[in-house]
Amino acid sequence: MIGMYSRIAALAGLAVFNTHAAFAGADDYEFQPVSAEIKNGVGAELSIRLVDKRTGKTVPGAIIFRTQLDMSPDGMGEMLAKHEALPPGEPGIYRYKADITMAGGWAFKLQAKVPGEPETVEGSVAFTAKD
Ligand SMILES: [Cu+2]
Repeated sequence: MIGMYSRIAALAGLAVFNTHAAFAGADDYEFQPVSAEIKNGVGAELSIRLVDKRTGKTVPGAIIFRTQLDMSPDGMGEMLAKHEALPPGEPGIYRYKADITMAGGWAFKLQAKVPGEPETVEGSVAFTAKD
């Protein structure tokens, strides 16, 4: 029975997704970590990939205009890390340098303007800082 219910739920989810796919929107985009593991320390580099979920392709040219790096994944949302953008690397990859002060889970939250997308795209990318 559980199997059947989850299958129904999956189908319902699919139907919602298909309806949505007819209209482009901010949900069509996702920010992902290039590597989820970062260095615990000053000048740690983190790279984020912006993906168009409809095509699976990376999206270059986004303007990331608001960012916050905090430890909300470890229940320390008020613990912030200083960071700054680095020059872009490959198209669709956005790089930052951060001063990480504690090992553990960090979330890089951002808002971006994506070419051809009127809605603001928001993302939260999880990283784990290791010594
Ligand atoms: Cu912390």
